[in-house]
Amino acid sequence: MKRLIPVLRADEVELDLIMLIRTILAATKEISFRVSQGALGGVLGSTLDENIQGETQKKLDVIANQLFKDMLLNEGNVKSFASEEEDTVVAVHDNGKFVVAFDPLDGSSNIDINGQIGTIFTIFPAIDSLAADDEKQFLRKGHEQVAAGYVLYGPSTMLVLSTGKQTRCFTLDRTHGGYLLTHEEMQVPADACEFSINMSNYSKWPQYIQQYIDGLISPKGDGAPEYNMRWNGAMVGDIHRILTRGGIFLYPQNALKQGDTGKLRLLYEAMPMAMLIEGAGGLASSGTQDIMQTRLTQLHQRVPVIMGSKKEVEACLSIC
Ligand code: P6P
Repeated sequence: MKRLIPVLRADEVELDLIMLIRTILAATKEISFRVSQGALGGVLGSTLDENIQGETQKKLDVIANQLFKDMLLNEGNVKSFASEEEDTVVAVHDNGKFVVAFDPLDGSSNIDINGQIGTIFTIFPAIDSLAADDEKQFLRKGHEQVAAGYVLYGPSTMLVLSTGKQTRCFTLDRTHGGYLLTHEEMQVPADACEFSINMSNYSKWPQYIQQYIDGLISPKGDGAPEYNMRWNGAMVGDIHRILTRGGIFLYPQNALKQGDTGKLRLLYEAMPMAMLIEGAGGLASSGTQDIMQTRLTQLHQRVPVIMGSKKEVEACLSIC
């Protein structure tokens, strides 16, 4: 029987932050249930709407986003929140201590094929001198995050969380509805022979990425290990595999399009994942800068992503 410990202990993390994280987790438990219902819950398929990203919203996208909004609007410690599904920042309490950014359902194109999907969230200290609805509350560097996590809705529902020290993993026990600690300290193996990239974009990658991937898939002689490829279509699933057994995840920019900075969102995906990966001994880069040292300049800013096993990320960056 896994130890039933509070997801966070008061001697480790300030109580207000613990309470906020618990509120976020309450939303994820409801999302986990709705996801598990699938067609029985009438939550499959798409709506007729598009989000700020120009992506068609799935019914579950809307449900998950509304669940988060309802929960956070009643959370006393929140000054404002930003959702990947919403155009602007939502003000909550002027004297709230934290601001929250979240992608309520990442990888939602996997919903209708019963694939892995997840929720990603990050928390920053609020800036008292700024208004609650001021976007500058979120124009921060990755290292300013006080907590980051994701919940992976897979065969089991798993929470991976960091509050600045180690990266821990919890599994949702549906019998009593709590997250139980199942991995005290996740460690990304320093090197691993598995890479994660959408190969269909090969012709659009920067040359150094093409060169790096060519090197991985070229036939190996003298007993050198062959590489394997996995692409989940949902960052949460790919990053969870890398945290579990190592590897490298890449989503490069489209080098054929002037000014393109890739598909993934810096605030809602790259920053929280960078905190979790680096908390587990891995590396997370945009190709030109550590993601934890990168400052957000626009709420829905996109960024190229290279993250995972330290040696693999360093090998890739050594070519660029
Ligand atoms: P593609 C999901 O839409 C997402 O933002 C990430 O979770 C995922 O890694 C990526 O996009 C998948 O992108 O171009 O392969 O569909």
